[in-house]
Amino acid sequence: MPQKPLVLDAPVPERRALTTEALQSEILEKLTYSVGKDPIVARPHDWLKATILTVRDRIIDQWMESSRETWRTSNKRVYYLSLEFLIGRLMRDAMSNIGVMEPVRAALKNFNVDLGDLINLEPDAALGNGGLGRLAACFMESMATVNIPAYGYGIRYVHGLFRQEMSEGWQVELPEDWLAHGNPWEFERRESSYEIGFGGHVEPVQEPDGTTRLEWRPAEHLLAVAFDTPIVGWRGKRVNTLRLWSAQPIDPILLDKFNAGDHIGALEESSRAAAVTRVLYPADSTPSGQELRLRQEFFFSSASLQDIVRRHMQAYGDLGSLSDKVAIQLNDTHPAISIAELMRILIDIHGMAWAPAWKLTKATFGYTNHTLLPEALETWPVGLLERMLPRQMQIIYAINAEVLGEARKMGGFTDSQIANLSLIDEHGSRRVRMGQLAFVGSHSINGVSALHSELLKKTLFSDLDRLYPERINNKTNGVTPRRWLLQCNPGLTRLISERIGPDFQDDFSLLAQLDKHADDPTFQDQFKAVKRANKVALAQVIKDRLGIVVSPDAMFDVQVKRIHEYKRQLLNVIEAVAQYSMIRSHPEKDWVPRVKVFAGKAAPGYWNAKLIIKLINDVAKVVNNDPAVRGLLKVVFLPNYNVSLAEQIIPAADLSEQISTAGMEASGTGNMKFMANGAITIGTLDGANVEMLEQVGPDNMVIFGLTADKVAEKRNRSEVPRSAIDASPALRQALEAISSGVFSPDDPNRYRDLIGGLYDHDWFMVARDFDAYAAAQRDIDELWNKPRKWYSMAIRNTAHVSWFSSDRTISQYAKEIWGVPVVGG
Ligand code: 26W
Repeated sequence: MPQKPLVLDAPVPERRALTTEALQSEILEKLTYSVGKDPIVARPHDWLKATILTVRDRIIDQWMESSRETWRTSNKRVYYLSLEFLIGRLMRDAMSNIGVMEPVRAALKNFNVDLGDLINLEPDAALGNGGLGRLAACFMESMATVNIPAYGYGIRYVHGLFRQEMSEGWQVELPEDWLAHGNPWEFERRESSYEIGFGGHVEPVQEPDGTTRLEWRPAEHLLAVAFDTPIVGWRGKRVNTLRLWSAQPIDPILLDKFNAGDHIGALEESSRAAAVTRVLYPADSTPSGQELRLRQEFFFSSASLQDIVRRHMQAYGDLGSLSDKVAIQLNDTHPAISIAELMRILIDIHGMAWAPAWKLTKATFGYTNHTLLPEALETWPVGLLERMLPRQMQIIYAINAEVLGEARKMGGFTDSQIANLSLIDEHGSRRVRMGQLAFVGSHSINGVSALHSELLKKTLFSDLDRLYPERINNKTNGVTPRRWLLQCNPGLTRLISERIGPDFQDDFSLLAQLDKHADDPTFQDQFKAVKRANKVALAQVIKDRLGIVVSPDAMFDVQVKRIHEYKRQLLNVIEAVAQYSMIRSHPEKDWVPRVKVFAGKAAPGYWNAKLIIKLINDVAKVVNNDPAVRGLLKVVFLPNYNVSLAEQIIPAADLSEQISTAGMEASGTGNMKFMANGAITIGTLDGANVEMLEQVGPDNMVIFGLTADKVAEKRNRSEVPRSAIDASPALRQALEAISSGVFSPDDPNRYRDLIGGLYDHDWFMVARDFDAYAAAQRDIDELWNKPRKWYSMAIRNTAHVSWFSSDRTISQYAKEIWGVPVVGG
């Protein structure tokens, strides 16, 4: 029986109107009564807050409606657990999705306030590192759009990903402060607070019926307080909740200390508690292995599970139906400790037996893997887990015993294969492997592109795949076409609407109709004009931020993403150096003018990545200032890449660089955003590039380089890169120039080791893919010289992007993993 009867027909306030007049008077009212400012003295931030509050009210109307509908229908709910949500700005997204952009613009204009200025004032919520975090944000918007009752659960970091500044071409990290002006989108829910334990011991407790139950007695407790942000889907049909947890000390403990006169101790306690959610770990590969990180993971996992179980009990009064009504998706292994925590809740708190609890757990969880990089796979020292989470560690041992027992029963596993299956890594000091835990505790394990999912089966999880066949499946990533086309590229949206009608905004498969206009010169000219306008805008950004003047008539060749050796920004910049020397030595030739745009952050402790940023800036300084280049090549590094900057860069790109070492980029999602905005991709057969090639066809994409199989082969044979370098004079010259200090006269040895690595092992195949890459770039030049061809290709990229909508991805998760219905599905 439900604990509390729910009154589902209680009255609701009248819905807020969407007209300019209504919006105008309400913005004024919010400014006056919620912000407390007279319009004659109001500052831009005050107007921003008043506008957000006004827009938010319209979303709340639908929020209430959506949540009542879920209670009424008792449909299955989806919970997306992610340590990262890279949301970016919300105001334009929200206004656009509920269709009030123009009336709000008009309303503000009457106060002499420019909506565009306010949009740019909103802080960019960077609660994520890169692809995985941005995917979670796209998924939230798509789940609302396809009408799935879903909750995102994460951490309300006080400081998101660091702000990147440049100091003489080096990356400098500064703290990010997105909450400095408050956050008008969120609602603090003090009533939804949970105690989170750490440390202590496990005690057997005698039940009245004579049985023994184990009880965890933590040594320390924190409070997890919920902050809710409404996430509105397209056309405002559904609004879901993003619930982010904030850590606080538990009041009674503090009070005791305070009353005992230990004021300093109380304050220390308070800031120690809050430390758990103070900052996002700024690494997108190497796990830090720090205790605080594990505390973050358990903190948000435990809070989320307690919340899920409480809501389920409130609705159904019994946990036996949990997996019928709840689907929990683990975004990578960061929340994998949830599996042990749910088992603890079911068994120790709700008295369930092991077998049904384990069955229920597996039926409830799904796990998405986002990387094969060995250094990115999370493991935790057994000793640390035993100390911090003693009961969960016992459960992990018991799960492991069960799994190893099943493997022995099935038979045919060698000792080393058994060691591979085990949740405990016994090589060296013993560690718990979170990937194995997430796998065995889930009924579905998915990769994020077809190639990546195949590689999961063949490599990382080959033995688990044999023990538990059919669990691994593929869900190729997608991106929300609202943010990444409609909102960031209004010019293109208008043009497409004029050509094929506006219905594509509700059904992106209609974009395919553009295919038949791809060769129409008039349409091509219009497409080109839109692109050019976007390039003019980006050129202005480049001028404002860097003082570098670039021509909007040059090809904008763009690589923006986290800086990592496997993503091969180094390959790109070495090719730029080679091209630079060609331009100098053959001034008579008809070179295609290019602007090479780079942006991206390096993990603070990742030396080579930081050095690559410095190299790009060193090369830029030389190339951009060499009169012999006559402006034919410009190199630009835009600092502080984030969602908002991406929204400005991507619509202005002609060429999209997706050049990772094959087999290493799980999917990539930037590739899809560029495709939507009519850029042509130069790329390797890696991640989702493989499927882009299928969708758009080989005539509309430029593929080069070693395949994943070939990369593996070369690595297995420990083949040396020497011959590739010897065979390529262009490469050799470029490498010699860089390593001898041509671009770093102040420190000629700066790049010696970086380049030395290419001669030595070339793990990322930079040297061995160089010639193929350079040749592909010359093919690109030729295409650029045939504008009719170029724009027909560009248009076809936009035409065939619909499969990469995250609506498609989410619909597949819903049908094939979660078992929930979707709109239009
Ligand atoms: C702290 C350790 C850590 C943190 C984050 C290890 C690994 C990660 C992520 C898995 C890194 C990440 O963002 N992966 C990216 O996920 C995207 C969404 O699926 C893919 O498109 C990218 O290819 C993948 O690199």
